[in-house]
Amino acid sequence: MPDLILYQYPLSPFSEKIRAMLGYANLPWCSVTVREMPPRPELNVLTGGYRKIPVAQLGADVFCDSRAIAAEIARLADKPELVLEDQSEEIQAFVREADLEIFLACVIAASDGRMLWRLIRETSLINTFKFLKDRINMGRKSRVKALRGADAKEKVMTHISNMERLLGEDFLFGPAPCIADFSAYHGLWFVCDLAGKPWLDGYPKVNSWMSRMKAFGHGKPESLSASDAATRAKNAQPRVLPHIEDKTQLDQQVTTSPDDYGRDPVTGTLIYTDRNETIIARETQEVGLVHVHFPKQGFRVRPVESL
Ligand SMILES: N[C@@H](CCC(=O)N[C@@H](CS)C(=O)NCC(=O)O)C(=O)O
Repeated sequence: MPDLILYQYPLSPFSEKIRAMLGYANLPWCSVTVREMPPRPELNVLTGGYRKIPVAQLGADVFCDSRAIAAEIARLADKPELVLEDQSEEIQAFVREADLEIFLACVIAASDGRMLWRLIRETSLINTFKFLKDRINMGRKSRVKALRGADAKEKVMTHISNMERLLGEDFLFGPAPCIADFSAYHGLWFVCDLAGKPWLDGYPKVNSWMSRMKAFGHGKPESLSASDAATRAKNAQPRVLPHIEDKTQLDQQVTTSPDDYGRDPVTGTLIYTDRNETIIARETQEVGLVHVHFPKQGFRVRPVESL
């Protein structure tokens, strides 16, 4: 079975971002399907409480946030165009907006009764109630100000028309895809595929681009149980850390959390930090020692002592 494990659920746009990247990179992967909302104890033993999806695992190394997962896919498949921090400032700014403000606008503008029915059909009525309660709570604790329905739709439509202008070639920033294409794709996948909105009508270039993105497929997924995935972590050693000159910050207890929404903190020992990445070590009986990787962008790291 493949080494790369993705914790994901079918209706999750950020999971779709990574599934599409895995298709583009033509990588085999194992899928652990998780619930649409916490509690997710099978994942918490690995991450220490990071609440967002997707998460990836390679042996005893765990990757939180689609940016850290994309960097891993880039490494495994030799696709440097998927490493956010190595792209131009223009591409990085595009990704930042697409993954946060545009994504939230897509979800707010396109969620309607039809989406709820879909959730009820695919899960259950009680699950749908719990889901709504969870997302309302998450919204209350968020640091990002959410737009209201009409403003959110206007933001999405402006974004689509900007993309139409940007698409001089097959992909947003040239003849081949880069991380920006995947960030722009998952929000529109939610709007068009999940919510069935006809909002790309009249935008032929975005329509054809969307078809090209979907044509990447999802790579080669095989299903894996959460307990088998935990056993893999337990039987593995985290990989060797990159060399670091300045070790002054290391070996202290820190917490890290996203700086936007879903800000549940993860606590552990800081064992690596550079311009792009933070790695925290955690040890539990269930999975042994794991190294949890977070991107620098979009996260705060604080010493436990300062809290
Ligand atoms: N910055 C994160 C965003 C991930 C995100 O917002 N994922 C959504 C699902 S698409 C989520 O976790 N929602 C709450 C949940 O599923 O519990 C990333 O790039 O991975």
